Amino acid sequence: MATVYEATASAPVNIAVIKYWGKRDTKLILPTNSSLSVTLDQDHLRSTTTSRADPSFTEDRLWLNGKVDEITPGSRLATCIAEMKRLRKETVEDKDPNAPKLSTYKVHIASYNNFPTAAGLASSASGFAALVASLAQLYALPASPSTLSLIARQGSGSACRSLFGGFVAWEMGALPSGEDSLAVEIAPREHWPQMHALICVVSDDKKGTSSTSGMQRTVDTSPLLQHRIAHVVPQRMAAISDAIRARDFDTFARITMADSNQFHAVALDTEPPIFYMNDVSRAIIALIVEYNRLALAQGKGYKAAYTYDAGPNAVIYALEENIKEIAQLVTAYFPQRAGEFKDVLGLYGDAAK
Ligand code: 2P0
Repeated sequence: MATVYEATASAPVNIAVIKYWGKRDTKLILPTNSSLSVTLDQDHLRSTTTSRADPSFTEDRLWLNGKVDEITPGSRLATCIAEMKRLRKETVEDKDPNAPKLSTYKVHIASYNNFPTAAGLASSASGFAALVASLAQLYALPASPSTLSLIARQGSGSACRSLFGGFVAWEMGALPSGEDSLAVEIAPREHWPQMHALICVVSDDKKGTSSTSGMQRTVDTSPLLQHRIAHVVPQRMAAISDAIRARDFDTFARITMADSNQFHAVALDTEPPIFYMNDVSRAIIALIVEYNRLALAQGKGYKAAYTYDAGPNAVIYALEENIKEIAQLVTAYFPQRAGEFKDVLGLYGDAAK
């Protein structure tokens, strides 16, 4: 019987605390600034991908949640598959003449997200990370997660950070080739298990401006982005990395909220302006600011940190001891959405209970 070449791997969603917004190279997906995220390393928020290589296959094919997804020549998907085949050839087949020539076989890939799109979470990060992880396993590549992140990055920028759990930086790099634009682990999840994340689904409408086109418009038109790139992000990357290593929630929260604010400020500074937050998003900010103000007045330091991506949904980072109180508070003010506030770094489910 012929050998079956098949592998399955999964990758989680991540939420940035220092935001990636802007590319200096749109083809290689090289960013204008470094970024840092927390991986929501939970069974409930993952993409799982199975890939199979077979000499009888006549073309590379992909199924997304059971539906055929075209692999357009020259697309990001085609690039990732081609790069993985190249890595197989160079690191395995060229070194071992007995290794099966899997890089010459076509692949069939099936990918599933176990979270609904309505959760308001981008699936491109976990999706491309799982694709790359699955092909790496199929091809038995001797590659580190950082090396694989170079390829996931070319699928979707934020995907490179989903190859690690815990606290992850995407270093922007300096080389035009992109060889040094990769993800590195700042600390594993176990370093700070008290860190939780509460997702507040404010709206499950599809966003008006895609990240890819929105960030390019910002690069082309926003003077504030230039200030952010040169004078803000480098300092914040260093300071928040130190805060994570020291488990200093107060500093972590301060920087996380400031960076979310500045990301939305550069969106507003874009021509024409981009609005991702809505009235409910802003009301949640006001609630968290007031909650923190009371905590600070009692000498306790910050207890919660909001962050918003390219949409209206809030993610609130908080330590485990405060997460229930925060979930109850948000639920009390926004009862119509109560079922959709999930503690996604702790127990997935109704966090207010
Ligand atoms: C981030 N976002 O750091 C930022 C914050 C959205 C706001 O990464 O064009 O979908 O595929 O590289 O990765 C969204 O950008 O864009 C994003 P592409 P991507 O998580």
